Amino acid sequence: MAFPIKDTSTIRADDGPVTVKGWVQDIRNLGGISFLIVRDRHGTVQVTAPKKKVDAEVFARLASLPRESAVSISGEVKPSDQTELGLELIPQALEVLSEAATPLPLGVVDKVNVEFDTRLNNRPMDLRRPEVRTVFELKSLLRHLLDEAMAVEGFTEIHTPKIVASGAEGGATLFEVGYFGRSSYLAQSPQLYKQMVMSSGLDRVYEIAPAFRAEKSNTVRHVSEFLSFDGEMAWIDSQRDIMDVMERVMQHTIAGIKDKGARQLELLEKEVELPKAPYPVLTYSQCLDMLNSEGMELAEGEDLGTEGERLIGELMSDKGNDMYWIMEYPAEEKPFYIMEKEGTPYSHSFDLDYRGQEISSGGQREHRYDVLLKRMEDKGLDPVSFNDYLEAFRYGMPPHGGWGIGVERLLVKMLDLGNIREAILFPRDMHRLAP
Ligand code: AMO
Repeated sequence: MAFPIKDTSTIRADDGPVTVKGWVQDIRNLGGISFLIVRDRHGTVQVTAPKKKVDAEVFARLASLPRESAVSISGEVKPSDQTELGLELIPQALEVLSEAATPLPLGVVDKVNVEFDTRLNNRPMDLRRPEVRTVFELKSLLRHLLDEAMAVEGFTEIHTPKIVASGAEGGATLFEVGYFGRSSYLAQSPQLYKQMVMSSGLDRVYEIAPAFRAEKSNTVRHVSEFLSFDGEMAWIDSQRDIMDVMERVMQHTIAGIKDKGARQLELLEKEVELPKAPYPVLTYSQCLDMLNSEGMELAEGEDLGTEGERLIGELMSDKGNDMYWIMEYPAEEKPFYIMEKEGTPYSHSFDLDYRGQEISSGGQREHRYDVLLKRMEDKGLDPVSFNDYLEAFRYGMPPHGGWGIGVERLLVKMLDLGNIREAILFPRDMHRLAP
């Protein structure tokens, strides 16, 4: 019988021979007896090899194994009051599945502080550490919870092209790629496509897919490739309709992480709080006043900035609000597809902030063809290069709006990870293209 180590609690000492497959995390040779700690994705088990009781060849091989070798060990389970599991394995047979080279590029259990770059350079070994790897189990759970929540809201999952002819989020962050002698770009977001679909009758759609940004900023929250969770819905009365859906989706997801991710959260020693709902709403102008009364000197129309966002986060947390909206940013700051708030310099936009950081932006879109064309021109864009997009607005485009959520930013805030790269298996940024 082979058992994953997580199931050791169900193994009794009289269960007969068992097989454990895993990595040799540690070996202690005390002459007459050797102790091995074998680890799989679930945990560790102690293999106790008394020289007198174990086959000589098996003993010699066990005692000389390099750490992190992949092995399969069969033997008898015995009760033990010396081990955490209350049992140990007395080996009878050993198969070395893959011997580890020495020295290891990175210690797996050593408590030595290693530079993050060294960890990323040796990512597969880095991921052998349970606390590093577990984040990705939670990311996978998060992904499923989003699907679940979107199904309840009646959304259809779509897949839009990632090789595109024009950018939607400004020229500065476009990655150009050759395309059969023409130039094309990696999609910065599914923005233009999810909007085009709004003219089709698929009136509630979402996509969870990579988005690419040639971000020249080297920060803990920017990467060149991230997972974007986008939603778009039609026939809305205002952006409030979108925000209501988002709130329910966020609450479902965070509650699900707390509940279904309890084992992983315990391993990470993290507690996730369910944000207080409904999320409070601040306007951009209110934020400006709040920040300026805290000693910042922001002019009307100016971006709140990382520091401003952080400070608002602190002020909101003091009132017990982890998640909150910031609405009505200046229209000038927002992309061409966002609807202006008529007669004001503001827009029908929102950001969703989570403890001092923007995790999402969105808003109501400009669905009126002529107004959209004018907004594009005002922003110095050439409508000709958006021809296919604009066509979808000419034959009856319903009022619509949506959002884009950075999945890793959401996870980083939920788990308080400190760097977005902790939530990406193989991160891409200005300086990193490998592994
Ligand atoms: P925006 O450009 O604000 O909006 O992006 C939406 C969300 O995506 C995440 N994000 C990033 N995460 C990591 N690294 C990056 N370089 C990065 N850039 C963005 C953030 C951000 O809030 N089309 C609109 C959304 C919409 O209106 O529907 C858009 O892309 O969490």
